[in-house]
Amino acid sequence: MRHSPALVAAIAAALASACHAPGDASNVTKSAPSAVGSDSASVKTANRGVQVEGARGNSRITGSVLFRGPVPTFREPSAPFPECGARTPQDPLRVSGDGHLANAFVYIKDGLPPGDYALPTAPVLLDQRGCDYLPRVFGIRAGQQLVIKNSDKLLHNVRSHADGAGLTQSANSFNVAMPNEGMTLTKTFPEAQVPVALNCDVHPWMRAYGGVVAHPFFAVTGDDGAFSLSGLPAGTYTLEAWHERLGRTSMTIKLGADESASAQLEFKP
Ligand SMILES: [Cu+2]
Repeated sequence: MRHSPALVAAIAAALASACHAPGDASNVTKSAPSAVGSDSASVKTANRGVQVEGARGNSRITGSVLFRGPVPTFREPSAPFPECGARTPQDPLRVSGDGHLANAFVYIKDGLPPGDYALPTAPVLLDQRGCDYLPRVFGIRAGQQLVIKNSDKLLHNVRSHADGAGLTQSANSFNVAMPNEGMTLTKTFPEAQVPVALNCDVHPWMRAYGGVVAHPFFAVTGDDGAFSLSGLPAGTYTLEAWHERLGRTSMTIKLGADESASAQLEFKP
């Protein structure tokens, strides 16, 4: 028996409708990945705002910085300034009899996993006294406050630049006049940079150097050339020493967990 054209049309319509149902379902299925996609996007957005805490551990690097060789002649770039009193030119290359180097900035240059370390609340202090910067070399965290004081009864200006890091201008650059005794100025260096140099244009010998780093693993050597970096996680690190007259020297150190390693960083003449 033949179906009437009307019945065929009705069956065709019913089939078409039945076929649409899976079609709708597949649209829903298709929309599901796009919904997951937006969730992923929002997770990514959230992650961008989350700070990952910097890694710490119980490992340590102790050691010393050495310079063995003839000490190059030092000539301070100075003219007599009576207002500065009877100051003695200081050679920034201070080496003990057995080769230990003072005022070297030692830090972990590379090898730490990405992460943010909380900033110290206390500022670093830099004094201008007797027409010299005290201290001449210091370490500071990127973003940490630097309080610069003028303890002299005369004008100094503080110019910050990055000549020693191969740059003259950076986000860390500034130039401020400090005309009065006792006045202070608070600055931050937003970018990690070793070193940021500071100088006074009035008194051409006045120089200071800040090692600006993004983590707490740094030190400045004293007269014994010694340094100690503690609280490190296990890892393989590039340890660098920088000195204003000698440049840079570095080495690689592999540190296990809860391990103490010793290191000697040596500048060649
Ligand atoms: Cu000055």
